Amino acid sequence: TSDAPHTPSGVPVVDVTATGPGRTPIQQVMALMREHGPVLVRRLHGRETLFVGDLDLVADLADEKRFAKHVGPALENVREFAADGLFTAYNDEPNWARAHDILMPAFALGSMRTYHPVMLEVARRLIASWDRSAGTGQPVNVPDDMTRMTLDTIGLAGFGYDFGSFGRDEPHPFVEAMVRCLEWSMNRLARTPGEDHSAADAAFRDDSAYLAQVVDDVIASRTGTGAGAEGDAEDLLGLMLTARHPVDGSRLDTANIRNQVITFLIAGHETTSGAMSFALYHLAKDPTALRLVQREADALWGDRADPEPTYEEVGRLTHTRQVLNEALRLWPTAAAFSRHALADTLLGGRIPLRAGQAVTVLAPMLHRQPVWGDNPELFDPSRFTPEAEEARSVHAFKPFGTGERACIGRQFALHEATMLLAMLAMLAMLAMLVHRYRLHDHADYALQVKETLTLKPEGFTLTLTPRTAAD
Ligand code: MNH
Repeated sequence: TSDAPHTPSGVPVVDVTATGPGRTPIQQVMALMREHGPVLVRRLHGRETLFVGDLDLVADLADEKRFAKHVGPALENVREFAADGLFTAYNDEPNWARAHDILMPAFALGSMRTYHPVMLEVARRLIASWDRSAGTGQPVNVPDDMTRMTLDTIGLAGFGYDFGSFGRDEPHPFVEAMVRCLEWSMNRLARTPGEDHSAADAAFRDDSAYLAQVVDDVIASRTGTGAGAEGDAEDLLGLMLTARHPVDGSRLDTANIRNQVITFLIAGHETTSGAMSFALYHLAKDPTALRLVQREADALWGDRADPEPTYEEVGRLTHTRQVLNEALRLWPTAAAFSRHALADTLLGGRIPLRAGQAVTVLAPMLHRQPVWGDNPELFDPSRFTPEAEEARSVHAFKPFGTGERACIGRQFALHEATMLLAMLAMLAMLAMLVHRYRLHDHADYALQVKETLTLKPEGFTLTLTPRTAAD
């Protein structure tokens, strides 16, 4: 079915050197997989990357005895500004296990109760801002506002630092510098050997120095107040500054704390804001799904003008949660993650890999495989009912990666709790929004997915009018 050349193991090789990966490399590989099937090698300037989306191969890659997280070229670039932070640390770097073990308590389910009031406060900032837009009829830029909300939330909940994003017309300069750093990391992958990129590299160094400086301010505003860090070891920064490793009693050093703060400020908001934006995109396009979420919110908060979701209520928003999962299925905002073979092996019993050889999982294509039925492009939150989930392989859905290097999870229970940090924020806020507004897709928005290592629906705007009794 494919006229691409094949490697001896039968995997098609597609050379994209002529066009380059462009500004949307994830969507390029998605298109290649639609043409050549869910396993292929992309060749770029002689460098080869093996991409997979096949369920049996992803299930095999989840075997922690034979595979581990791979810090590939993209993460090597991110390491230039996040160094040995959790996300970009090598598996065997001592600071990975140290930080992981020290920070896990902050991601246990019980900790979400602590963050709940802050998440609610930031949700109110967003709602106040959208109320003003609903009053004037001005469109709101959804991804920009979701980024304001998630940045303020991780800043306040993790570090007691207020970015005050809703008081600014433009994104906080930290966000702009961070997005440029992520773009640099992505674009650097596409460079033609021999070209001069010294200007881009110098701009990158300025941006990454600025990120470090903001983070030093965040840390100083905690340690310099005289209030004493010991008193508030509750949040991430408090833990990092005071907590000792549960077994060996070691602490995080200053340089590593800075890398962790940069990591959490990025990992803690960028992907979540994209996920919220895609969920709102689908709700704006799908009246039936919107109706279900609205009913659920209305059932909890009736006609109260200012719903006050409690921590427990957020756990009961099952339709809202299904909508989020379904948005993450179609547009997993951290779309690719990589694994390497720990020893020579046969991937899925059919693709020979040498020790150290890397494989990149393309989640958006995994999430469109036949296991999802014959209409995988259809947005259908009922794919995430408990019965449907029960009937499906756990490896069919990987928006948060896999194994001990998954989104801050080690084993199943902890992994699950970790998910909730991102989820609870999104659940509460989404449910409050659809309770209050009618969403007008005033521009008949055509989805355009922007890539900055993560995915966002670019230029997605809505106008809002208050819901009336008739809605
Ligand atoms: Mn998160 C790892 C996706 C929200 C902090 N995250 C990962 C990985 C994926 C991922 C995929 C694994 C990457 C890899 O294997 O190379 N994360 C997401 C998505 C969302 C998300 C799709 C929201 C939706 N992540 C969050 C939030 C935080 C966070 C919120 C913090 C508050 N994530 C991390 C950290 C890691 C990670 C830290 C690295 C964990 C480790 O390797 O120990």
